[in-house]
Amino acid sequence: MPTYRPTEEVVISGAGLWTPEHVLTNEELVDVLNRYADDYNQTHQAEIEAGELSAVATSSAEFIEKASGIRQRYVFEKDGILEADRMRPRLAERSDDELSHQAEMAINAARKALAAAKREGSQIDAVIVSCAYTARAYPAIAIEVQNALGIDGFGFDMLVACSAATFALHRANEMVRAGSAGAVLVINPELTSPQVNYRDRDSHFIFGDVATAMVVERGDQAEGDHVYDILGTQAKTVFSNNIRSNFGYISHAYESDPFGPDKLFHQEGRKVFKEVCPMAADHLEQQVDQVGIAVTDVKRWWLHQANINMNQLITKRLLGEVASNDVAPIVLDRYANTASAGSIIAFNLHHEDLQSGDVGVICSFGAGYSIGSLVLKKR
Ligand code: CO8
Repeated sequence: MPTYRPTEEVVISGAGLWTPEHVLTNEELVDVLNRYADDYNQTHQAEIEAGELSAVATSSAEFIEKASGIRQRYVFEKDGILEADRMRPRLAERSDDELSHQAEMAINAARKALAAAKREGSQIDAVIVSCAYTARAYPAIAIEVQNALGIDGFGFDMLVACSAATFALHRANEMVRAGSAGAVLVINPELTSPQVNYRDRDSHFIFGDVATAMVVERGDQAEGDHVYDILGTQAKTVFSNNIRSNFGYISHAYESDPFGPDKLFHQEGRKVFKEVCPMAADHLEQQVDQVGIAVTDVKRWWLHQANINMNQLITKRLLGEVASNDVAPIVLDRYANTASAGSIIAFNLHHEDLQSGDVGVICSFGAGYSIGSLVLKKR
C-alpha cells in the first residue's frame, strides 16, 4: 500500500447500488400475516378468551402505504417468507469456502461504485463494510470483500444501525484527509430480512434488502464523471431503547429463545417518529449553517428513507414547505426502509443531473438514536 500525505481535498468519486431480484409487495406480506393470525387466533381461541394469551393483530396494505409510504420492498431470498408456518427467508447456508451472502451483496454494489469512480480494486487502500447487522463477527466481511476484489491494505466492519453508511463515510473521509489511505471503499450490504418479525403487524412491512457502495478518495486523483467534494460532516448519537434488537452472540448463553420477538427488530414507532424528526431537522440546519450555506441553497437532500411522513415533516421544518420529490427524493415506496442504505440509494438514483457547484446533503437518522450527515458540492 502506498504512503500518502494529509490532504484538504476529499471527494466521493463513485457510487454503486445493487438491488435484489425478488420483490415482496405489501399485499403479499399482509396476506401471510393475516393467514397466520387467523390460524393462531382460532387455535388459541379459548386461551385468548380467558385472557391468558393475546390475539395476533391483523395488518392492512392501506394502513402500510398511508402510514409509511412503502408499497414494496426487495429481498435477497423470498422463499420461506410467505409460508405461514415459517415466515422467515430460507437462506441456504454456505460453507466456509464459499463467498458469504453479505460479501456477495457487497461485491455487487462495490463493483458498480468502482466502475463509476473509474477505479480498479488494486487502486483501493481500505474497505469499510458498514451496516445494521453483519452475519458474523469474524473474519470481518470487509476482509472477505477485500480479498475477493484483490485489494491490498486493510478492511474492517462497522455497525451503527441506520447511520452505518454515513458514519462509515465520515471515517473514510478522515482516513483520506489524514493520509492513512488514498482511496476507501465504503459498502453497506443491508441484509435486513432475516431480522424482520413478519408476524408483528407494527413492523412486518418496514424493511427491504439492498447493497450500496461509495468510493471516497483524494480529490487530486479523482477521475469519475460525477465527483463531489466533501465540505463538511456531522454526527450525533443519543441513547434510546425505542428501536432495538437483543440478538447477539450472548444469546447462546441465555435460557430464553435465541430467536424470540425481542431478539428481532422491534420499536416504538410513534415515539421514534416524534423524537427523531425534530432532532434530524435541527441537526441538518446546524450542519448546513456550519459550512456557510443557506438551507434554501441546497439543491438536493438525500435523506434517510424510513417513512415518507418523517421526511416531509423534516423538510417542512427546514425549508418552510414540504420539499418536492426533485429536492428530497423518496425511494422507499419501491425499496422500503433499507436501514443505513436508504440515503445512499437516493444519492445513487438522483445525483447525475446536478450541475457543477450544486450542493447536496446526505443524512441518516434512526436507531441509537444516531444521526449522520455529509454536505457535498459537485465539481
Ligand atoms: N395494519 C393495520 N393497523 C396497524 C398496523 C398494520 N400493519 N400497524 C399498526 N397498526 C395500528 C396500530 O395498532 C394503531 O392502532 P390504535 O390506534 O388502535 O392503537 C394504529 O394503527 C396507529 O399505529 P401507529 O401510531 O404505530 O402508526 P403510525 O402512524 O405511527 O405509523 C410507523 C407506524 C409507520 C411505524 C411510524 O410510526 C414510523 O415510521 N415511525 C418511525 C419509525 C422509524 O423511523 N424507525 C426507524 C427504524 S429503522 C432503524 O432504525 C434501523 C434499525 C436497524 C435495521 C433493522 C433491520 C431489520
